[in-house]
Amino acid sequence: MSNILSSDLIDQFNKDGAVLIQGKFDRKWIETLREGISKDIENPSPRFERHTKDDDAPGYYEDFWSWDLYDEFKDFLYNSPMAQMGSELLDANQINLVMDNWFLREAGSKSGAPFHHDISYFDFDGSMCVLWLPLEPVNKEEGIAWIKGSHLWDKLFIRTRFQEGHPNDGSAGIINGKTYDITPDIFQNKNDYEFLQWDLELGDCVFFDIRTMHGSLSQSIPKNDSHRYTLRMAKEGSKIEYRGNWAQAERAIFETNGYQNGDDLSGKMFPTLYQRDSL
Ligand SMILES: O=C(O)CCC(=O)C(=O)O
Ligand SMILES: [Fe+2]
Repeated sequence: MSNILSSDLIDQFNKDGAVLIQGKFDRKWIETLREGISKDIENPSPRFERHTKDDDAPGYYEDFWSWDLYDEFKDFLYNSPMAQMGSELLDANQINLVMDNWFLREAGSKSGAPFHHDISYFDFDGSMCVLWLPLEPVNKEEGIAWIKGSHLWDKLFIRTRFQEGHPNDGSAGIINGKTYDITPDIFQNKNDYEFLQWDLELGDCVFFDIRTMHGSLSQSIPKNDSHRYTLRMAKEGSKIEYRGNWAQAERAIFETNGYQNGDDLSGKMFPTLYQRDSL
């Protein structure tokens, strides 16, 4: 099968930790995902959350691990170009699902994503990347900002919750031999970082390394509802590796599904989405 991505884009992903990829998802995929999300909102998984405290205010919502609830999500996972793009970026022979989710930031919502890297949220270790695909055009101000090169900091931060106020989960320290730090205050020190931010048209996406720091940088309030479908995927060799107690809720979900520490990210919860031709 021929490649989707140029070697320049792959180099940029490796160097910067996040890359804008334009025009690879046609209208059909955008509509399929919108349909999946509207079904999920009507009938969400038990993991659905509203991150905005005031019940009357426009909200910031998410659901995750809901890919097997709706055919639209399954169709996207197995039949869109997403997994092949992940395999080209990670130079992977095989791509497995790590976690799907979607976010909805309603027009007027004052809440958004804290600065974080996705690696902290899971008991997983390996080479992984994230797809961020907005389902409406979104400008720099209302989207997400990535800190250039932060995937190479060689740091692990304790996780920050998405609930308004963005509390930390746990405190800094050494856990299972790894050092966890509190996320630095990015807002107070904006000048110390170089941010990657893009205006995205329909069909554009951002792929980023699971270690890259990102969040809502601008305080600007969105004028329109903004849905984004996001998906984490892993290269072969990725494993379950227990982290701090903050990941317990997610751990309980995969333990219920028969997984334990050290297992490969494969099988029922982490299906194979793509295999590279051996020739
Ligand atoms: O789109 C958002 O609001 C949050 C995105 C995010 O943190 C992610 O996709 O990992
Ligand atoms: Fe994230």
